[in-house]
Amino acid sequence: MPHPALDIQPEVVHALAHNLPVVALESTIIAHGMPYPQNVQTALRVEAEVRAHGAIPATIAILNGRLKAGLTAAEIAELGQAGSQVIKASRRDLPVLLATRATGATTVAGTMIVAALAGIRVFATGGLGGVHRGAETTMDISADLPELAQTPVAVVCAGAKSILDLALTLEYLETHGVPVLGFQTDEFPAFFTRESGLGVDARCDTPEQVAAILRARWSLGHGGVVVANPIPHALAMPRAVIDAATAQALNEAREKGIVGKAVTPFLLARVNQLTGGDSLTANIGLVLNNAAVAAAVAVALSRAA
Ligand code: PSU
Ligand code: MN
Repeated sequence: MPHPALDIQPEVVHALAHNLPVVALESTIIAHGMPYPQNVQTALRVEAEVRAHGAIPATIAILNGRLKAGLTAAEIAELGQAGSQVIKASRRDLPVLLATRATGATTVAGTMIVAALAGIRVFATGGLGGVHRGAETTMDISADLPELAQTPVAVVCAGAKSILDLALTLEYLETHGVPVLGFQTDEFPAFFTRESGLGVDARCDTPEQVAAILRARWSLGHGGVVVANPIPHALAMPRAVIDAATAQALNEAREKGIVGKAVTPFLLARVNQLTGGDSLTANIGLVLNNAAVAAAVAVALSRAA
């Protein structure tokens, strides 16, 4: 039985019914992760990139209490214009949004939940949430991580930003049984840079190798997989620039007493401001690259089924 609040776009329904490749896309990155109008332009380009690589895109959000798998261009534009006024919707926010018929932009966790309800197994985004620096006292761990432990969706991302503690993020994923695959890399990428000094559980050089591990994962039970796809060489940023901006953003967040779900959007926006247009260009490029890889993985997964 489909969930009574779930609306799947007709094109996505058709694709799923015929075992054609579908890629889920998140909407927090649109409303909270990038400035307007680049956010809307990027969201539409990402959908086109998924199509160019042979899959059907399904951008996910909650609109007036409905779980949407697939948005129209007008709906994407509305979310992008409203920006940070839209509620950021992770797992704990969904019941309130549904019951009050409210609108929310889904995080990685929120998007995974709706994707799984719709039957979509592959999801592309920019960066994953994770264990924040200082989590040993703040207990700030993104709900994206426990979601990966339980919900059967593969998340193609460029690793996680260094606003997080990447080593602890990988420890958490290990504890909760989430495989971390490196796509054409042996290293866990750090979003704006290709290197973090941390390894992955397995390197995959082709989408078929990723698909084989996904099938094996789901033959053993539920849960997600991280497919870490480094930023393209030409777009990677100097580490010193990112480290300085990150340190300043973290200090400001502490001084301003920012807590809870506001932490990540604040840090993302501050790092973007401090690094100027360069980081936005890099961000857009890596999301497009993730969309292409996710589409190829979805194609490989549908072929083998
Ligand atoms: N990291 C990024 N860009 C993003 C996010 C994280 O580089 O847009 C967003 C994603 O939607 C992710 C969310 O799921 O932030 C995590 O927020 P939190 O740390 O509050 O769980
Ligand atoms: Mn948090």
